[in-house]
Amino acid sequence: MSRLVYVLNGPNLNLLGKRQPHIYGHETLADVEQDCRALAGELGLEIRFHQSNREYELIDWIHEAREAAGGIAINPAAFTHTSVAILDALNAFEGPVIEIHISNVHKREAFRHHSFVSHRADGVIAGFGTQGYSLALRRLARLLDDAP
Ligand code: CA2
Repeated sequence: MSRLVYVLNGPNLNLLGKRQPHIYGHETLADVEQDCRALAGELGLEIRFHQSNREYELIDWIHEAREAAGGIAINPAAFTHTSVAILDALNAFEGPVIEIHISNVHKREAFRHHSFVSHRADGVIAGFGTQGYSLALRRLARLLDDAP
């Protein structure tokens, strides 16, 4: 199984660390990417780290991952709650998928309680702040280690 992992980030996550730190913390997405790259090195993973505000770009990266990657960690952001298209793309991916939310979506508005992506995700991390990305990579590394 490939040890390449796609780390995908949905709309507005480019603003991480720049607005609403009481909800999303002070780390920027560049900080998160740096942390992911450092940890990936320790875990023997290669990562492709992307963010987009456009649904189709996330879908195209999921399709790309089908060809090359062993796993996907995805924070679909608001598309979590709206996108059957992202769910369909993930359903066409064979490896493990971990869904990440920086905030605890279940403590927030009711519309954030439902996730289309959770219908496919092998694990969901919510409310651990940006540390959730490291937890997702550790879980993917374990699942890829154990894969036949
Ligand atoms: O908690 C999460 O990670 C979310 O996926 C973040 C999404 C939200 O729609 C989900 O319900 C939960 C929002 C991402 C927007 O990120 C921002 C970061 C800083 C400032 C403004 C937006």
